Amino acid sequence: MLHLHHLENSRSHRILWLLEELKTDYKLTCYVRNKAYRAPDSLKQIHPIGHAPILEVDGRPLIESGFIIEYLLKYYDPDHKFKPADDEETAWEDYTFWLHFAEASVMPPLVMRLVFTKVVEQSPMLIKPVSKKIRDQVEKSMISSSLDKMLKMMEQHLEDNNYFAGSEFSAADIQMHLAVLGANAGKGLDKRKYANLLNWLNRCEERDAFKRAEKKGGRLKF
Ligand SMILES: N[C@@H](CCC(=O)N[C@@H](CS)C(=O)NCC(=O)O)C(=O)O
Repeated sequence: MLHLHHLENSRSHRILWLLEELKTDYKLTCYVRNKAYRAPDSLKQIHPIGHAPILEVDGRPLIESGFIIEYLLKYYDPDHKFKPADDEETAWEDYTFWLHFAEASVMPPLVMRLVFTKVVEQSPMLIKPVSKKIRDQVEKSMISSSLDKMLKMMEQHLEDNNYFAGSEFSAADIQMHLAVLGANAGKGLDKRKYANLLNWLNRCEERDAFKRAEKKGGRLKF
């Protein structure tokens, strides 16, 4: 029995989306973020880390979106519809690389940007100009510079490939989606510079399983 603990507007949307792609039975419990935009304490009763996603498999709580994706594909995707087989070397390498790249390289600067946005929002009026200045410095020196290089690399990859693992949609696209959505938040990515990425984002969001996941788990925004 699969039981997904889903936090609104979070990485657990990836698992909800994959479960919908797999068309498998599962139970869903949705959680609302608290005022500080954190997960509610009730998630800690499922797993002490208290972060989403948590997928309970026969009562055993699994965490870490990349691991949960790999777990689900191992047991619920025998025909390799969402992950290239080990002998499809190039596609397998691309799949594995982008699956890790999303969480290990792209998400950290995006989370840093989100944290600084919240710090500015929550600063008392008097110190807002100071917190804005710090945010702008961090944005310039640590966030945009590294994100721009990564976005360029993604854009180039999608120039030659429809999806991150090659010609076919895979769970690497599910893992990358939130990262690209995050990079496209706010002012949005430059349409001329990042046409491939933005077209790919649309193709992902047009999938029936993506739409069903949003219907069940709430609209995803960064
Ligand atoms: N690397 C983990 C990150 C998990 C994570 O940080 N989840 C966020 C939601 S996107 C969370 O639960 N945050 C709640 C909190 O910090 O209170 C994964 O990919 O599953």
